[in-house]
Amino acid sequence: MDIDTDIQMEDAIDTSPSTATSTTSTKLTSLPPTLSQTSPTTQINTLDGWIEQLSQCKPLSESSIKQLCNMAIDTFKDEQNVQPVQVPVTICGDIHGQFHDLMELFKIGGPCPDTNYLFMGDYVDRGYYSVETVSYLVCMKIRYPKRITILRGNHESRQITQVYGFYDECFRKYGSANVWKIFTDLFDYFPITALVDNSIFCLHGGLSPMIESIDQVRELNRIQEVPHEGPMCDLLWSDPDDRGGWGISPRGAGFTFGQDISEQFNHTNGLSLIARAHQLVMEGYSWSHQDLVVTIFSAPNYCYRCGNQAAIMEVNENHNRDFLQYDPSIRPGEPTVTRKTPDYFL
Ligand SMILES: [Mn+2]
Repeated sequence: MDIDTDIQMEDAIDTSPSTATSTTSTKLTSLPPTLSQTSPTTQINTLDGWIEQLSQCKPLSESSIKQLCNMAIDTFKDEQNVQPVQVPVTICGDIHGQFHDLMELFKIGGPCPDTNYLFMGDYVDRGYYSVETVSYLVCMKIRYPKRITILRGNHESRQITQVYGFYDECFRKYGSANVWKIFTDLFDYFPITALVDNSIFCLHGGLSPMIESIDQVRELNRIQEVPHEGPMCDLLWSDPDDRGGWGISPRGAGFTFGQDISEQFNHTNGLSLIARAHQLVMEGYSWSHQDLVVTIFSAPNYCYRCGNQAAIMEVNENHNRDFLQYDPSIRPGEPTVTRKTPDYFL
């Protein structure tokens, strides 16, 4: 089994009993006045301070996280299941706690809010800095709500984060599960899809046999833990496949869908493209189904060992698409994997 398949197969629903469902709930009432009760200027100054701290990869305090997520719920609950987005926008895939590579992404794509961003989920798990990564992105969302769109990935889930790292990282960095609880409660509010200029349908995973039209996505109740099955689960878990029709997913959740399915969905909904993330692709982006579907993956050298490039997709005012690829940022003291072919293979 190669490394690609290995990691994809590893990224599957774990049906074993969860270990951390009965965490102590944090009490809103025991905290000082929430930031949303202070003046707009104070809020902006506070957010800018948090962004500055996080940009140095220093995690926020638990009470700051609580204030941030309370504000974020107010923002996300007003967004839609199919969040409308305008061009120009730069569309990004999985980040997975690779904080330094996220900073590299903003260098390559341009700083937010000068560049508009759409992230398609999987901010946490796998990498060492899930806390800093998701804190930073949520701060940017609250600071520049019209400039950045954040969708939910299958890892923005209570069950998955208990298996793949975010729960343990929160416990290690804060000494309790409180921050994990605050963030996973917030994840329930993230929008699940976005529609760029009524033309590019963006989501983490892929299509669902229970969803024929985008209007059906609008009717879902998304404010809940990611279910184990059903349309919301599929949107966050499915993958395109070379085989036609619907197939059983080796991940144990969602489905595989063939080109015939993508053709029908894009035709029915007047779409030019489905943009999705969720799968490691070695060049950072990969076309499927005769350019009806594109996969974007934005975590270079995934898990610090896969040797892949990352990519983001710029869509300009004329709907022209441009892919920007990048390699891992250099971090002193951390192991590096070279993707260059060793001399003895030449
Ligand atoms: Mn995923």
